[in-house]
Amino acid sequence: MGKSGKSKKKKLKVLIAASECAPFVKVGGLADVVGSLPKALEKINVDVRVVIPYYKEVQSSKFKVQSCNSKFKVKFGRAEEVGVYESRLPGSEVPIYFLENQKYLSGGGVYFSKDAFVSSQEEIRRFAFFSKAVVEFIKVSERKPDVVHCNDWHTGLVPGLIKSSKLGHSATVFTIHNLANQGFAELSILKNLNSITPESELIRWDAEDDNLDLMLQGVTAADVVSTVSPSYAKEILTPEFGEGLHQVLKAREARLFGILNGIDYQIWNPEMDQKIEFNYGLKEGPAGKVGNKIYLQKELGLTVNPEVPLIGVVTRLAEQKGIDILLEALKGILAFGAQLVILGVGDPKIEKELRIKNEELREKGSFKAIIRFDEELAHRIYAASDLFLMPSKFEPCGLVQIIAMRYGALPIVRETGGLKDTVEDAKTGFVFREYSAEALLEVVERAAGRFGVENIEFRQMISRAMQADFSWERSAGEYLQLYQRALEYKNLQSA
Ligand code: NHF
Repeated sequence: MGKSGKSKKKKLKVLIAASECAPFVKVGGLADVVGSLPKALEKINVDVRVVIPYYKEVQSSKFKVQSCNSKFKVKFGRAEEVGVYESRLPGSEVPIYFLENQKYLSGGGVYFSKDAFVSSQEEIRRFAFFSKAVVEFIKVSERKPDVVHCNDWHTGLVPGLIKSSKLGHSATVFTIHNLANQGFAELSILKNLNSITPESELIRWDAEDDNLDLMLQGVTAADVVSTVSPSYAKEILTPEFGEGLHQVLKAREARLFGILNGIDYQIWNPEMDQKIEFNYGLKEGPAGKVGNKIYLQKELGLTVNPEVPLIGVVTRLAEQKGIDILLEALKGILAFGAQLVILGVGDPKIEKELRIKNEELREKGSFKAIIRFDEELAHRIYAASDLFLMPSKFEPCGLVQIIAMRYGALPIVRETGGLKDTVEDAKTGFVFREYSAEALLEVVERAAGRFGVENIEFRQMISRAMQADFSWERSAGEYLQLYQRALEYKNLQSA
């Protein structure tokens, strides 16, 4: 880490390690969190920095990424050289470091696996290497973080590696963004980690079933563990949501916390958003959205009619997101006279089914699936939609329902995880409980029945949703407390 200001002595020094960070590289919601939480922490006087791999995808010139003229070695089987690059999170002074190594970090895409929940060994090697590189990076840095904040299985080895190295200085926090993807490494990886030492009892224990679960490593080795909503923090203690780790998590319950994600209201602001056709705010309410709706209906070849409810879906196409019940309910939803737009990429099976639906329903002018990653179109969908559907089977936090609220598109969500913690039924959106196409149809019927730009109740709901505060400022203070807790626990242990 480079030298920084003079009067920063008392600031808590935090290093956030993750696999993604928006806007440099984004695959999912994790990138949004890692790209925006540090900015809110900076505002409350935390000296925070971020470290991610230097993927080929990072647009170096756009983001003015510069070499730090610093290199170090990582022993991963053979010794590998890692280069350090640096930029700032846009709109802030937060430094972000990129670790470069052609063999493990900087070739190919971000993730290698098609299935979002099963990672290939190549991908696992990449992030095991990254985890080691993060620890070596700290060792060679002048500035030692008080707290290292790790995120998901990609950085799951960091807490254990910190403990077994001489880095007694740093406490560790491990945040679970999605327990469904744990990163199971073949045991052959151990020879690259050089970590089977008396200190790594946890590794021996985990390896007994012939693999190393990198999520489990993070959960067990970190000083404190968190996840991205209070409800999900409770749910993962049960067999239904615990993905095989509920007992381990239960054992760590006293150190497990749920902190709700926020969104960056500088980016997600319909009054200023350059990516939408017609800007609007609370004052205009639903009337301000009509122009955007007509624009999107034309753009996507839907029947142009502001009088019908337009339902948006912006999602990763994965089983978790409830696409199966959505497809089952699709004809019924359209039969209510609604229009439905889905934007997303993911599971090739779901992509294929959506393409078939596009063909089948082409004539109707009420359905369109757009199968690609398109951030700009996503903004236009939030601005145009009256309702926003998120029927997830489980949802650690979910960000799009929060964005939808800000854009006055009332979310229709299942009562689970962060969806339950952010949407209030009949106040800021519509909530349903049972995971079934029938229950989904029922709630969509209820929501579509309320729709009407002139409908006073609908307008009130939109006004409440647009004013709901899920800013990072709210949650950053809780993270600061979490970091302080991690330090206390660490000091207790080393006392
Ligand atoms: O919001 C960022 C995101 C969550 O629910 C989301 C998920 C992945 O599944 O924390 O991570």
